[in-house]
Amino acid sequence: MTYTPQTVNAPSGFAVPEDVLAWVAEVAELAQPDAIHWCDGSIDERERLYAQMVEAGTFTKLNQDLRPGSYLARSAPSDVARVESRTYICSVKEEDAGPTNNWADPTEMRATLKKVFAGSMRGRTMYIIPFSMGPFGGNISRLGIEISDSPYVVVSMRIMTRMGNQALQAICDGKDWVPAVHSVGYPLVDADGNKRDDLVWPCNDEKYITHFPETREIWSFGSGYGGNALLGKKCYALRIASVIARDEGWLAEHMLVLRITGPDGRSFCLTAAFPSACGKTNLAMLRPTIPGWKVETVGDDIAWMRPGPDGRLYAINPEAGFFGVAPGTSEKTNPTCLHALDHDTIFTNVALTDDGDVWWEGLTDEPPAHLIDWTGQDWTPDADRPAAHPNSRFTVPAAQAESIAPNWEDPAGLPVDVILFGGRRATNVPLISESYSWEHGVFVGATVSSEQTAAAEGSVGSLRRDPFAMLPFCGYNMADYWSHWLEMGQTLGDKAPRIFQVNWFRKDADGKFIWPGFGDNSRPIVWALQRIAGTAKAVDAISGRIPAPGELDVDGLDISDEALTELFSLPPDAWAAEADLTEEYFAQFGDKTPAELYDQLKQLRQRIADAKAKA
Ligand code: OXD
Ligand code: MN
Repeated sequence: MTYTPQTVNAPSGFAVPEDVLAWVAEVAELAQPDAIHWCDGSIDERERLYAQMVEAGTFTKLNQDLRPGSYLARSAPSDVARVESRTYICSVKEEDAGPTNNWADPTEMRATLKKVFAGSMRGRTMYIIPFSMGPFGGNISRLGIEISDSPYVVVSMRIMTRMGNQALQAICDGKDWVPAVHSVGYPLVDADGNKRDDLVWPCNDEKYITHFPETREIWSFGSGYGGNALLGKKCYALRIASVIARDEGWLAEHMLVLRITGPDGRSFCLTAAFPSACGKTNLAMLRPTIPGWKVETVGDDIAWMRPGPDGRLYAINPEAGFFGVAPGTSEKTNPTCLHALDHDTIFTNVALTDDGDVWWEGLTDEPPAHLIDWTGQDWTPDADRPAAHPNSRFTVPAAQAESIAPNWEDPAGLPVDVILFGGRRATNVPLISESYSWEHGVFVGATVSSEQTAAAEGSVGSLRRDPFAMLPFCGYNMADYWSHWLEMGQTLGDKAPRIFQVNWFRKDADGKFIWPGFGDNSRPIVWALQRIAGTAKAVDAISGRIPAPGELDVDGLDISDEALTELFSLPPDAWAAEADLTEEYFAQFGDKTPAELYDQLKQLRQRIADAKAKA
């Protein structure tokens, strides 16, 4: 098949710009699809694709009385998570990717991509998916077009972004857009015209998730799953957007956004960075246990933040849906989220019950007596494997959460009062600690570490540095990113949000969590807000300012004084050991590590020495 800008089936009624048509034609010429479909984002289109995927066996329609509008997909067992080892930043200079990213030479990677994409869509439809990251209007949201050969990607992008005609119209009106090309890499016809049957979850063992920061392009091959394939999310909204944000003076962050209102009616906007699968969705939908406080959700994963006309930092959620980890979501841990999943949800890799509903570990105390597990096999509670994959997911429109903030789609965003950095740490890091300054906050963000989770491949439980929770998501040199944060502090001056570090995951000597978490996480957060309001006291400590005795509201909480002390214990020797590791860590970045961070390290060592002297 030969494709030209005139034969790419562009929709009538749109003056599609020449550069868009030329790009679509070029990708079609390369990938050789049988047909091209421009997605309009309509319900009709969605229903057609759902029916087509049910017919193909990719989707199982769930019991429509129990889960109306909802479907289950099972991926290939080799395609269940983001593949960081196959994720590349293809900047012209290697040092611009930095030591924490996989770098590939852009010319070489283009040659590789040309090879793997050649004919990769034979026998398939190529979907053109125009989308907006963020609500239409304002100066924070941005546009993109994903080309994909996966109908699963189309229907997921319809939930996760504002997808379809309105985005295409904005592109026709001349707004900037980011090109993103995706193929599952399983053509149905080979170069000689031989056909093969499709798979329920087509993918390829060879995977490339590639980003070209200078030309702001994304090319992804071989996976149909999550952040590898829904290119608006990690690839655009974090890796490419972090580069755009550096160049334009704003921030693209792996942060939830929420609004929290106290009994006196004063509202605060909070953003929070946590490594993947550390409970961001739970925090975004928190039900505070302190009476009179209310949380409203703006976003659960990504924040784009830009200084507004008044000099404050304004945040939007660039996404329109939640792609959350299902296991562990329950009536106890996150009832708001669970209720959002009552209808119109795509589940991937969870278990199927005998009555056509879904189940995952943690949903109920007792598992059902029989299930079909995420691999499609019979499962009973005595099986020695989980029924749902640990990284199984739900894809659900954000508006379905009853906690959604009424102004969550305000394109101007919400002015941010407080930024939290969190990790999953069994030791050392206290429940909450306030940074001494913006620079100290950047140091805290830069040195955050966490025990590894299942959201990416790798060994679960080992400790890894995850600066700003951006380790796998920063599209440029991490040390340059720290410099950018320091510069943002200069720009924002005294209008900058205050920065706190939190750790819900501290364990006692028996390995049990000390802090109850969930709704009670509102307690340290309320202390932070009271610090901002000037009504709570703190004492200086090694990690930062921690609540003065009696200042953390633990009313009604069954927690002993010893446990509380343990939550804030900061053993100087352990902190000294961490400081040494931090120095080694910074050394990896050579002279790119900003001097301000070495200065913060010096101040930390001084505080450790003072604490030792006092002891
Ligand atoms: C996610 C992740 O899917 O961080 O949000 O891995
Ligand atoms: Mn995430």
